[in-house]
Amino acid sequence: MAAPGENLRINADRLWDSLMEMAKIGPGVAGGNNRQTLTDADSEGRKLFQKWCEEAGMTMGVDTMGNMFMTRPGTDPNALPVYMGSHLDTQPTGGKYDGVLGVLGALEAVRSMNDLGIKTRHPIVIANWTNEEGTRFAPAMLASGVFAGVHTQDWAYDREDAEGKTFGDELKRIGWVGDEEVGARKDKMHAMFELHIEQGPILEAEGKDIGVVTHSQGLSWTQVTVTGKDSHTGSTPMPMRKNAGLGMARILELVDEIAWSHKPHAVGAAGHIDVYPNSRNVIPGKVVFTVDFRSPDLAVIQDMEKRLKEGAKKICDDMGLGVEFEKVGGFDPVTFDEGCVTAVRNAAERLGYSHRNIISGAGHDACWINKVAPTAMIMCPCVDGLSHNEAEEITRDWAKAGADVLFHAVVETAEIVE
Ligand code: HGY
Ligand code: MN
Ligand code: MN
Repeated sequence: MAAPGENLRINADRLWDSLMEMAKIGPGVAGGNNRQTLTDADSEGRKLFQKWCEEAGMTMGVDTMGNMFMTRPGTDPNALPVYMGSHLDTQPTGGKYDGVLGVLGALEAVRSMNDLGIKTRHPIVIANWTNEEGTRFAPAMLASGVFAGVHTQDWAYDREDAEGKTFGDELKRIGWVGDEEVGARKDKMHAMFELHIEQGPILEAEGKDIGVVTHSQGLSWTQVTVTGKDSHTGSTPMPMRKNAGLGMARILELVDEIAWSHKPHAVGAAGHIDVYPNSRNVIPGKVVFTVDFRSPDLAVIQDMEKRLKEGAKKICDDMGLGVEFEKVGGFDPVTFDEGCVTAVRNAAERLGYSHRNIISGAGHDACWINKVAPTAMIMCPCVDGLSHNEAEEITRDWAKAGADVLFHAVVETAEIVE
């Protein structure tokens, strides 16, 4: 298929300005962002994105999970659209680029198509997937998961945040329940490409501009509840204590040991921990925490889950503590579409960007969309591989390289019409 000339590039300054403008919405406390899903800040960011897309001549569709779809018409209305997309929601101490680069990089690709008068046979659609982060409402990639048929909408609507608010109520409250049935589009997608920062150290360390993402590692989230007995930290003799906090500490040591036992690729930790009653002079009677295991190998993930349960049960039995497990998220390792991956690699080659194949360490909406449409990802480096931290940083050149490759891969796949 005809590809854009290697001299056709996006407008890097315009992309950077849009990234900085979006970063003003839901600011963090240390230069990053706290634009969590279904908050007023999320809604404000959505409206700004909608405004920019409509200024670029696109029309908006929204589904019942709040997923936004901005369409640029193709010359053949019967041709299935080529999608680009990622997410605008952030972690509570998130960076300015995680997810946002993929959404605004897609907008920049469309703006550049407009500037260059490029017509494509297939329509182009930019998606903003609701609640990719899964930090306020678990699991991660919730709305793309419902779209792909992995979760039901009812189950998703009932997910609760730490204050007991439900996803469904909050989506209604911010006014972003769309009229499209979620997933109605899933059998009518020609392809999807997601641009994302690497969120790891490999590309920067190797001096590569572009990661050609061939696979994504799989993920497992197990929520563990350890129960002991609240009692006075001063007057309760040590032998009488039922210390749920100590039980958790020993289980977290076990999590670390299990991950290291599958080095170099497996990882494990707990990022979410709730201690009850969380009072300075009360021995914790209950602790609830989520163990996040990941690996490119499904058998390794299954082994880690099994050893967690067996080991945590033994720790708690020995300490006279109760323990319960609930699987609250997960997906198997992903192999992206060969054809789309090749389009990404060819685009990087054509544009003269250094590149290497890479396995995504983080989960992305593309991991679910890959179940229903040919999908691939493009990665750019980030400084020190740091992400999910307000200090997350990229260079303008890295943003430009990623958006250039996205622009070329999408225009080629959508077939330029002379
Ligand atoms: O958890 C993840 O990998 C993604 O950042 N939601
Ligand atoms: Mn992300
Ligand atoms: Mn993230």
